[in-house]
Amino acid sequence: MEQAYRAIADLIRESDSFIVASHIDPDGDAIGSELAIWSILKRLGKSVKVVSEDPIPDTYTFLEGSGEVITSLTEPAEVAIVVDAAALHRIGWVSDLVKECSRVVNIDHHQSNHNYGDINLVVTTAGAAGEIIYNLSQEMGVELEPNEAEAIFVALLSDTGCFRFPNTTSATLRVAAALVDAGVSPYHAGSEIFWKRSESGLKLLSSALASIEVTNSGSVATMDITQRMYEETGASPRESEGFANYPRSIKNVKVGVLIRETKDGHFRVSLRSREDFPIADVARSFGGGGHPTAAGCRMDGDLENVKATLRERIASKALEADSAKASP
Ligand SMILES: [Mn+2]
Repeated sequence: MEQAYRAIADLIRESDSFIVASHIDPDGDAIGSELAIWSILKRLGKSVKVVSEDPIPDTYTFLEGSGEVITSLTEPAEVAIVVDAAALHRIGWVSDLVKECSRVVNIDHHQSNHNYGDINLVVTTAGAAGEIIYNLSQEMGVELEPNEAEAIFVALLSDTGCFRFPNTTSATLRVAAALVDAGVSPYHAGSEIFWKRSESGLKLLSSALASIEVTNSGSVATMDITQRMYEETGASPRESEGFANYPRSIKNVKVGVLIRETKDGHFRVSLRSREDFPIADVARSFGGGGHPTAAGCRMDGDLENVKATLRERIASKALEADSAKASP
């Protein structure tokens, strides 16, 4: 691990041009990590571009550098730094560009990481990829600017559910404290993320909440967002960030499922579970991936079929878990 930190610091010192990328459907960890790296590299006089298949959700446009994120680019760089992505296909079309770069750096905290980089810094105990970026900045001897500290703080807030999820460690909280010392206002970051909802976004939430169905003897809750709901509320897909946590918040529900219909008729599925019911295998069985309690995949077909398939797969996973418990 120490070696990987040092190797990345050396590579950054020796190289001039970079692209920074993260997963599709970017969350606060993806965006915060990307923008922190972007700003640090820029300050070091490097040429750096953040490339993303999806644009930045409105929630995060307050972060410095969010306007620099581009959604198309043809020219590769010397070094690609990929953050918070367990596998290269998770970054969408940008993976083609990354493969053309001379060196690929993989910085992540997913257990399921495929080690696709020339240098792999995969720290599964980190609460967020942002936590690793902080440690890397320390290895590089870089003193963080307040905007960089804020980007990393947002990464931590996002992936730890405001320091409540099981991935929150004392190390995570120490990094958070250091970020506050570097100029972050938790109140400012928190209000930017949680108190800026649009009316249309809240109406979309209302429709989505109304769609919740609890099945599997009360252990699974699904929530859907259809294209029609976007049309009726005037909300955009980007405004549905965080909705996936609602179905799981129901008492006794072990797995919450959010199914979002895309423009081209596919479904993006987000799975959220409680600590005692790891869900990444279910996502993987549909070609997706993620963390034990937060994972995702894409599915096709008719919405009712997608839901039925998911419920069945979760039920058989539950059976497996029960029989594993029964036989030591
Ligand atoms: Mn993450």
